[in-house]
Amino acid sequence: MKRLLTGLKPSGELTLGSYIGGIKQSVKYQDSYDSFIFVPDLHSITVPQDPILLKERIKKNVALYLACGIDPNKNTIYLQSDNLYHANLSWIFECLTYMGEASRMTQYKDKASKNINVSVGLFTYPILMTADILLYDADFVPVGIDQKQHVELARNLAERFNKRYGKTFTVPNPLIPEIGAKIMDLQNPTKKMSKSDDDTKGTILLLDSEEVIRKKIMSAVTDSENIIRYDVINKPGISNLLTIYSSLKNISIEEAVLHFEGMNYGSFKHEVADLVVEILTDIQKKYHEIMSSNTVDEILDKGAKIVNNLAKDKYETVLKKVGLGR
Ligand code: ATP
Ligand code: LTN
Repeated sequence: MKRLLTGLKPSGELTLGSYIGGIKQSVKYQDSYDSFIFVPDLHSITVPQDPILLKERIKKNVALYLACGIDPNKNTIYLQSDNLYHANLSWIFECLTYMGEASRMTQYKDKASKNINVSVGLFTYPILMTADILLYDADFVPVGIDQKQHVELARNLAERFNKRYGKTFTVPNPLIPEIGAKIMDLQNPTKKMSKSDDDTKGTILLLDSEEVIRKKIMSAVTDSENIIRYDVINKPGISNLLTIYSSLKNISIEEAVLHFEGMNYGSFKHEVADLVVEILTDIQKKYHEIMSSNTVDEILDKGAKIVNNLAKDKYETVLKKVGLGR
């Protein structure tokens, strides 16, 4: 069975974008693949984090995975820092990565241009991501479009290692959703909906209340044409709402456009809000039940054992191939 692996950083509250671009795909494929989903906590400290909040978010992330439909019987669920091999393997890949290729990562360039004190970790984190993926020989990595370049780096490094030391790693493929690969900010629909934004007016958090969700969708930026059609360049706001609706309804954009034909923007937004509220209310109900039980700890304990065993074998193979150790 082919293996699928993904992770969502606990660096902020998960958003509707994280759900559509990341979690929803893993849920969709969990019956067809040997599925791994983890919390990449080491990735989140590439920018400063409040230690207390970070610990809370780690637990919240796992509870949200489950509440969104990740089945613990079909997935290996674990915390990155519970397995020391991720960081160890990352070092080996750092020594295989060229400065030029690491410098080409657009997400780094983007984030670095907006911050004054940029950590070396922010620069090297795609390499840690490579280790996360290759350590378990993942075949497929469900991600939003912003992460595609990082999965491509993982592909290149797997191929480079295999060429230099002999076949060792599976070369992974990104799995990008056909609809919803980049959910946009509701207030600025030419920019990605992001959980690390200070201003959350344009970001729907998975744990937002019904009232807040409705308010954010009803005040989403649109245009003055008052015709519901899909046109990302000229109508980014309406196109984004259509994308959200289609993805959550599991229908094509064309079907959504047909469904809303002739409707005014107010009624359209209202219907999109109803759907988002319906889905998120259900997720939130499950989330609160999970948070008030020991489920998260039990699942992470079980996951840690499984992945440490797998990673130990892989890492020892790598050491031998590279000529490290005694
Ligand atoms: P940030 O928004 O803080 O930059 P991130 O999106 O880079 O965070 P994660 O939350 O770890 O980080 O991303 C989890 C997954 O969700 C990734 O696969 C990412 O591509 C996807 N994702 C995040 N935001 C969106 C979005 N707005 N649209 C589609 N996919 C998204
Ligand atoms: N870098 C990703 C999160 C992430 C990830 C991974 C996703 C870390 N390791 C491995 C898929 C596979 C992000 O910033 N969203």
